Amino acid sequence: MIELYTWTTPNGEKPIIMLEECGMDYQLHMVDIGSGEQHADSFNALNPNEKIPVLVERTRGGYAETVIESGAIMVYLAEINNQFLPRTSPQRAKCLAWTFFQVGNTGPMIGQYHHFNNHSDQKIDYAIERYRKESVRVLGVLDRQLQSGEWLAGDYSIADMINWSWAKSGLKELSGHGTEKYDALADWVERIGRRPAVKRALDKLQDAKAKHG
Ligand SMILES: N[C@@H](CCC(=O)N[C@@H](CS)C(=O)NCC(=O)O)C(=O)O
Repeated sequence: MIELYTWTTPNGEKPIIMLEECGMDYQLHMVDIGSGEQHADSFNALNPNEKIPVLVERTRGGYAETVIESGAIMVYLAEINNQFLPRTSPQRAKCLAWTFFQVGNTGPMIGQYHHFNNHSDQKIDYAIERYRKESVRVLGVLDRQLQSGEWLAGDYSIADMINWSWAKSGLKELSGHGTEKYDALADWVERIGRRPAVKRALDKLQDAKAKHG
């Protein structure tokens, strides 16, 4: 049985989308990062980095495989299901490149922009400007990639799923800063948002959050 520790944030959405796309059974554990549940000892035992998401796969014999870092979780799920990640390169390398493009670029840049623009006690213009420019640039890279194909790396894959949540929130948050001309990216965000598995994933996450209290 798969257990997913997560919350309703862009990083938290990625693995539940993949679980739904693969049609897997899983149990959700909500970790309210707003109230600091990620710092509990029981969670630190799963992820010493104290961040969601975390995936645990328990076997009948009681053995548990714990996977931290959303990029690794997406690859793990793709490999156990043999879905959404090509088996051989160059297609596999291309899919992994756009998957880890998110881990190193889309997430950190938009995440830091959001932090400095909305949550920082001090308004630090340099930090806001740096992450704003970098976020707009990174979203532009995705837009250009999507101008030449329906998906980021060949067929619909973990590369699309992992970039989607960040691109969706980035387009919203950076609207008026140059992202409104990213038509290919906006179409792709909408196309993925219409997928039944994606809708199910987001609904289940919201329901679980409401029940978590
Ligand atoms: N590189 C990590 C980033 C995970 C991450 O930043 N998670 C955020 C939520 S979106 C978190 O748990 N934040 C809580 C904290 O920083 O205390 C991954 O991709 O899994």
